Amino acid sequence: MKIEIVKNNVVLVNPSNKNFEIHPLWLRERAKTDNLVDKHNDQRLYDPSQLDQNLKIKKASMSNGHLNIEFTDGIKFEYEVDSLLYEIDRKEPLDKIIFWDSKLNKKPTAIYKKDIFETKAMYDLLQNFYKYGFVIFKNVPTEDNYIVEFANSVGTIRPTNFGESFSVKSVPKPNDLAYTSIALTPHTDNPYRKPIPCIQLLHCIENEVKGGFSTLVDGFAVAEHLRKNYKDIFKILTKTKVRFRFVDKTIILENWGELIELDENNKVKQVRYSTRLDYVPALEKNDLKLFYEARKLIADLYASSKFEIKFKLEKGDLLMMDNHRLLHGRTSYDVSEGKRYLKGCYIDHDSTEGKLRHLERKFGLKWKK
Ligand SMILES: O=C(O)CCC(=O)C(=O)O
Ligand SMILES: [Fe+2]
Repeated sequence: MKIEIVKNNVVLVNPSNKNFEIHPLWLRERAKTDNLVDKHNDQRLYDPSQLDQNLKIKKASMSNGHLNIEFTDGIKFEYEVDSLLYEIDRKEPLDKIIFWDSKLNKKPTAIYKKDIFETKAMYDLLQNFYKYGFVIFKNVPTEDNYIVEFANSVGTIRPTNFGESFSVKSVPKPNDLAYTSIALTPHTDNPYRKPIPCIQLLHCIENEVKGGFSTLVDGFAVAEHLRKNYKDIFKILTKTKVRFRFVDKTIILENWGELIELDENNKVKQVRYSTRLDYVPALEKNDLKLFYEARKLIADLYASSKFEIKFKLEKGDLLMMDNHRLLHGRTSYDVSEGKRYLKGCYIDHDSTEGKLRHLERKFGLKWKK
């Protein structure tokens, strides 16, 4: 893709598509002189919808990768051609995702260091997080509820009715099965919330027991497997909204959603799964017959040795996972063998995406102002 000037018009030359003239208003509302945007925050000081609809380009020239424009309203601005092209082509700041199954031979892992959050290593880690849907930090300090500081250095913590962070250990009278020692089958967290937490952090403070292994599954890989091999089942899982519900003494939380949710391009956007708290809608019996068959198949795939990885979190490990893509679980453990104690919390995708764009900008990788 490139930009050319043809008879005083700015034209986008796109080898894979038709060339087209860029509308002068599109360029004009991206002009950033001191009187047009606030230099402290990059925000417009005027309403672009009020610009002259018949605004034209008076003069245009190119030099050294810059596009110089003078508009008919008198505004002149020098654009960096690369940033215009990036803006036109702009997508998510993420590399392509990699679907994985139990053959994944190397879990994306990093050694935590105190000032990691503003480094190029953090940029690479976040890219890995988006590629694989998870990353494990080793040697994260285990004192003073450090997970909160960690979460707030990657993004902004999202408190819930479990608090800012929550303690995953076996307790008497738990309000959630996570706070017991029984096995948890692969699940996404909190599909009953609105909105559903995007990213879960789990920090291992103690893990002295023989059991208590962690499991992870790439829900997107399972969904693609179903799309390819079981068309009807894939369809019903993407069309049927299930109710998820959490109940305790102080609150009843509910939300509805598909086990596999697609976006407008039929790409998998989010998976939801939690056998502890899903309530299937009362559909016509034959529809439910197919839905129950589909749910059984997806459950079997989520728990299968083809898709599930299993590993032990060690003291200081912090697992960061995409709760819209991955399922997690744990094997049961025996409380009499010692302590098992994890701290958990949530952050949202805008945190990590925003951080990724910021680090891209900081290291001159893609994003330019
Ligand atoms: O105990 C574990 O390893 C995980 C518990 C869990 O699923 C959670 O806290 O969301
Ligand atoms: Fe969980």
